[in-house]
Amino acid sequence: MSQLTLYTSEICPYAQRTRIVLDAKAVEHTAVEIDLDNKPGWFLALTPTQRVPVIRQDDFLLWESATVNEYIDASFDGVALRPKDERARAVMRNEIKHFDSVFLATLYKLLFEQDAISQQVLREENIEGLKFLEHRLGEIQGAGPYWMGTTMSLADAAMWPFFERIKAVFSYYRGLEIPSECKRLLRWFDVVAEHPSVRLAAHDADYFLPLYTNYASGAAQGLSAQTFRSGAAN
Ligand SMILES: N[C@@H](CCC(=O)N[C@@H](CS)C(=O)NCC(=O)O)C(=O)O
Repeated sequence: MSQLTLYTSEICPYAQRTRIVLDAKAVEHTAVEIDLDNKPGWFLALTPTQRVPVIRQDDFLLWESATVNEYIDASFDGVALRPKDERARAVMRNEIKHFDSVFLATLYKLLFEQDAISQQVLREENIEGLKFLEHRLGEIQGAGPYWMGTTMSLADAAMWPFFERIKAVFSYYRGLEIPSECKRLLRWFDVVAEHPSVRLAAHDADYFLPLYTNYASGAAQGLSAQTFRSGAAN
């Protein structure tokens, strides 16, 4: 089998999930950076979603970060990032599904919203969304500190990149902060931030802020921008 190729974009939190997983499992691969503002024709032909991340192994192509990461974890040696227990594994899948389809849709709607009163409504909805995640952590993680308990999992890799942006981008442009009462969430963010594979893929606010001006001003016109602006999940 030939080496895995990852089609990625440095700014993309979904591709960041896969970069974290590949590094955590020490999977040798080639990373190909895709310019999302000017996607090459050959990339558009690879995937019907026209989004990163995509992986290729010989003639096998796969997209959708949650599926890609499950495939990588199942197919490569190294640290296991899915719980062994089938029930816990199913719960982890649901956590990521809720995060992707409900939490992120509300989060990005706030970033695209230009009206101050609507922003306030969405900020409050997002605070409720964060409190719900805190509640889920209380149900699931036991003593933690990771989402699924004592060890890092695909749930941590899936969610942390977006919390990195809440801290850097959403707080700056939309005044969204993780409530201080969300103690599990705050501790989780700090612990996962120290994981070597997470650190390797992380960036600071100086990197993010200029790259998100188009989202915050509502000017961005890419596929993801159109999807998030409509209030849907990407
Ligand atoms: N559901 C997809 C979402 C991937 C996604 O939205 N990627 C964005 C970059 S962060 C993208 O490639 N967007 C293409 C565009 O905006 O034209 C996944 O989980 O992989």
